[in-house]
Amino acid sequence: MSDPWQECMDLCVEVTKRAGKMIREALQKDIAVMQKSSPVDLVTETDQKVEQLIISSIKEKYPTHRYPASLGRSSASFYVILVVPEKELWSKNAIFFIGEESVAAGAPSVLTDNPTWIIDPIDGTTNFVHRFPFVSVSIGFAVKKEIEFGIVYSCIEDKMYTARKGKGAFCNGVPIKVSGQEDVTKSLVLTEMGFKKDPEHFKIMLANVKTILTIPVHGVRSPGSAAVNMCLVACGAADAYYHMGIHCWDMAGGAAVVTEAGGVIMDISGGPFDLMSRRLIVASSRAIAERIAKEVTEFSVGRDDTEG
Ligand code: LIP
Repeated sequence: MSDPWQECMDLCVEVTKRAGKMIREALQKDIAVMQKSSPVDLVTETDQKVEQLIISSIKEKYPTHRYPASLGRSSASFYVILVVPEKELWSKNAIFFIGEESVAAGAPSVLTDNPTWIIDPIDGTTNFVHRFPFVSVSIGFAVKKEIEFGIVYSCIEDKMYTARKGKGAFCNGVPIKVSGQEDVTKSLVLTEMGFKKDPEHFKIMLANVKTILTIPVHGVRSPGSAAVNMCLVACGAADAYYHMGIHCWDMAGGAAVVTEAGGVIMDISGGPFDLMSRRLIVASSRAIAERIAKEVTEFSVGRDDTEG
C-alpha cells in the first residue's frame, strides 16, 4: 500500500536538521529572553525564527498547507490566517499547522480530522536559555487526530529520533525500543515541574514526586524537554514519564517515537491518551503506566483546544 505521508516525513527530517543547526548557532551568541504566560514560560527570538524557518520551508514545498481559518481574529507577526465564513472553516482537503509560537501570536490551536503539522521549534526553551544540553525540535504529523509520524531532534546531542506509524522508531537511523521494564520498583521515572506554580498546583506537583519516589522507584529525573523525555523512554534510558501542563506541540513528535518503540501512552487518569488534553503518561510497560496513573493526583490544566 502506498504511504502518502512519507514525502512529508522526509521533508520534515531535512527541515528539522536545519532548525537544529540554527539553534546550535544561536547558542554561540547572546540570548535575549522574553516571558510569555508567566515568569517560568520563556521565549526567545530563536524560538520564533526557528518556527518561521520550519513553516516557510514546508510552505515552499507545499504552498497550500496553512493555518486553520479563523473567525475574524486579526493576523499577527509572521503568520497569516484566513478569515472565512464558519461553514468553510474546515475545508476537507486542507492540511493545517499548529505551531507553538504561532499560537502564542494568536493563531488557532485546534486539532481537526484534517492532516495537521504540530510544531515545537524549541522544546526545552528554559534549557536553551541556560545552555542546559537537552534542547529539541519536535514535529508530529497527525491525521484524523492520530499521529502518523514524529521527529524529535535533540540538537545539542545530535540525536535525530524518527518514527513512522507501523514502521518502528529510530535514533540516528538505528532501531530503538523501550526497556520493557514491568517492575515499577526498578524503574527510573521522568517528570517536569515547569507548569505555572500557583500554590495549590505546586503542592500537588511536589506531593506527586514524593509519592512516586516513595513507591520506591530507582529515581526521578527532570531533563527539561518533554520531547526528549519521551525519547529517553523510547530508547530504554528511562522507564516512564508523566506530566500535567504541557501542550500538544510538546507531545506530538515524542508520542510517535515512544509508541513505535513499543511504549505505552495514556492519559494521566489511566484513560486513552488525548493530544489536546495537556497531560500524559508514557512508560515501558502497561504495568508501570497504570501504577503511575494510580499514584498520581490530578490537577486541572485546561485543554489546548479551548481558551484558558
Ligand atoms: C517545555 C517542556 C518542558 C516543560 C515545560 C514546557 P517549551 O516546552 O518541554 O519539559 O516542563 O512546561 O512545556 O515551552 O520549551 O516548548
